[in-house]
Amino acid sequence: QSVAVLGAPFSRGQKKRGVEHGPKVIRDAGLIERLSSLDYSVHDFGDLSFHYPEKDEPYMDVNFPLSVGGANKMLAGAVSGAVGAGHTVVMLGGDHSLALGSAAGHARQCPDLCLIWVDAHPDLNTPMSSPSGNFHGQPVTFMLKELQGKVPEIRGFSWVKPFLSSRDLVYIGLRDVDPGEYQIMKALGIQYFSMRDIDRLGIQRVMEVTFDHLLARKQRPIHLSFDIDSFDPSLAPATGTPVNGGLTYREGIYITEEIHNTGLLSVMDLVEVNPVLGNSREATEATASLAVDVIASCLGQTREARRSVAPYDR
Ligand code: DIR
Ligand code: MN
Ligand code: MN
Ligand code: MN
Repeated sequence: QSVAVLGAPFSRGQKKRGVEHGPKVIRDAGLIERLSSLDYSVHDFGDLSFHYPEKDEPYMDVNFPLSVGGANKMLAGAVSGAVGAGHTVVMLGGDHSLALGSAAGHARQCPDLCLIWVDAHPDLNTPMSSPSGNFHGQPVTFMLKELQGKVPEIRGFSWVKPFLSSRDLVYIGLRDVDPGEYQIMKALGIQYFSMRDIDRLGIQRVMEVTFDHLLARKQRPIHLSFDIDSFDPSLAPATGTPVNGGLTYREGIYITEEIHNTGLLSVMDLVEVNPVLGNSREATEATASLAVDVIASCLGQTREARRSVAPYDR
């Protein structure tokens, strides 16, 4: 069992500086040691180094189109290579625009993947509907086959080919959905669980229906894209767009435990940890430490018992 850790220090998918330091603070919170203690051979691929064009004017509601397109292209190649080499991949962002490259690279190796998107936001705006011009609110739009032809061609994005059907996507944790996003969710019949749905059904039922929806017909690789802002801001304050009323610690960890238990997790993204936005060092460290808990839980850390390296046979 081998895990590849890949840092993507990128922040041009939104306007707040600092999220590019996400990979460093998540590593500093002890990620590699925790994964090693779970008995994986951990391959830390370090951080990608992105280069930016001098001039990168907005295109419609997409800021920094060449930077975003180029960084995601590079990330797609790295993720594809790591999956092809047999690793389970942990991608550390960076902002959520990076999910486009991560999932696209994953799909090159695993064309039948399904996508679980844990987030306060569906990140399903188009370059026409975006209220902010931030690409981190748009990556899912560029993945969906059903939206091919509905998104304009953008400089820097010629490498992007939609690879996902809307029935192969489930959202969990939504509570801040823009009108254009909601219109697409409804038009395509995307399966989603808002925080209200979690209140009504409970997280156990939500995960049951999620796996029924994605895995009942056949077992397939899972791509998990986990935005730390899915958690309540009291738990994850150091993030760019916090929204009240988010996941509890126990709901978040139940989601990741259940995903681990499928045995199908192939690539995960952990994004939007921004150490500059914590109001104190403690707030930042708590957010980074939560990110480590989420990743470790996805990879088999349980609340039932800690694993020991060689139980009883010493
Ligand atoms: C908003 C915020 N829907 C936008 N999106 C965020 O800018 O499109 N996604 N924060 O994580
Ligand atoms: Mn997001
Ligand atoms: Mn979000
Ligand atoms: Mn296991």
